[in-house]
Amino acid sequence: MNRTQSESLFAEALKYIPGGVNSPVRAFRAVGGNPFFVNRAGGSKIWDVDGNELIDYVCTWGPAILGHAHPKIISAVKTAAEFGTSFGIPNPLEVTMAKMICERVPSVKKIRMTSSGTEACMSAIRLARGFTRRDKIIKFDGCYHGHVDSLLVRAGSGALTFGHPDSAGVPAAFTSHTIVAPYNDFEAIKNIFAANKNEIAGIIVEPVPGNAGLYLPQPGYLEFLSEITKSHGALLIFDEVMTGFRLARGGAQERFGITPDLSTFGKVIGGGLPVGAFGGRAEIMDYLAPLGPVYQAGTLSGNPIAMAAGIANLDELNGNAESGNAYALLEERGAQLEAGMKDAAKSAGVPVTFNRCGSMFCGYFTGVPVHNVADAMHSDRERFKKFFHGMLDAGVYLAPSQFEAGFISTAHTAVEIEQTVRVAARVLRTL
Ligand code: KE4
Repeated sequence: MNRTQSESLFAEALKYIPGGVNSPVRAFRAVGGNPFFVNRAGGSKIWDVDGNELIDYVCTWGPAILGHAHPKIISAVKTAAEFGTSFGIPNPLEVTMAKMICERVPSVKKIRMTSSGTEACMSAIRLARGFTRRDKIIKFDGCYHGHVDSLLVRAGSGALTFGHPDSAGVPAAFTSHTIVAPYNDFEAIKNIFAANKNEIAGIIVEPVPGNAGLYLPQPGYLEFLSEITKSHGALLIFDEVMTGFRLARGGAQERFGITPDLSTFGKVIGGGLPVGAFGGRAEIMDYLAPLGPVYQAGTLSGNPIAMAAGIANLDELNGNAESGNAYALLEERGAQLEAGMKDAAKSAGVPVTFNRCGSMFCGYFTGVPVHNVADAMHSDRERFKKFFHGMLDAGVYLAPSQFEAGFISTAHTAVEIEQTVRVAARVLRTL
């Protein structure tokens, strides 16, 4: 595949941008080779600057749930832009977005917008500490909640791939109140609460962890986390930046029937523009400035263009006569990909554990079940690298790391999924 334009752009980028990228996972360090550059996307496809067409299973890490450049989103952004790009003054679209989120997620009675998922998670932690007047937070190894200092501890996503889970530049004091537990482990959480009586402000968890690949909560685990936080006066924070409005219209909490105290969001609610949000019970949210003592702010929070894009995304996900039920379609396409990939791996005689929840998935190159990050680490990363590049050269773009989730959009057709599976079957036989 000709990538001469990408190569020269990357050489140029390296002169001005650390590692040539504005986010580490894009650097292909986990799979080798140099990243390609994209200047056009539409539906399930992306085109690199050399004109190569790829079926995209990253979907800009989740936001493009309707596919790229959806006409409803493009027109909403164009219309909003005509009236100005930012006001720094309340605008009507912020109220529309807030109402849409509260209507879709019953546990969220009030919501505050931010400009990234990191900001949303950082703010939710601060709020939980301010509300409970406690300092300690439990997170799970392999879960990633953005690059906020206190949570960059045994984090997932790029931090995991880079092999130094604790980031440089984070003083030990900043993580001394962060307790890391293994996901899906009941006893560990019980022991942590017993050893830290009345000191735990909350648990922050990706209800379906998607930053060490993808694995699912064991039956009853999320209910257990809800019960144990309640019984200890701590808060349960669902980080739904990735799962929100994707795993169901009301996110993972709707899919699994859990009511967290706080939730964080991002990605889908921005329709591809920079957005995050955190919300929950009104008595907790009202601790936020200007009402309460917990300070939180953002110049571009509730930006009108980002709101317009997110509102269009959420609105279209509501489905209509033309588009049908988006979630049923995402489920159908996800099941088709899962069945095809499992068959392809079996017929190639390559051990693959393929985990999926709705339209999020991960194929681990291991024969063992994967229920947490320790299991995920058994994956054969050399095999993954070869598979990744084999698929890329055949026109299919997967997440450039074994420790990332893949995403399907409503724009991915059954024919494209079938084509993907056929290519995978061929590449798997070369491993
Ligand atoms: P952002 O600050 O990147 O908008 O969101 C941070 C975040 C928080 N919580 C969860 C569950 C997330 O998945 C993320 C970000 N996801 C990664 C993908 N693994 C973003 C990709 C990147 O870092 O470039």
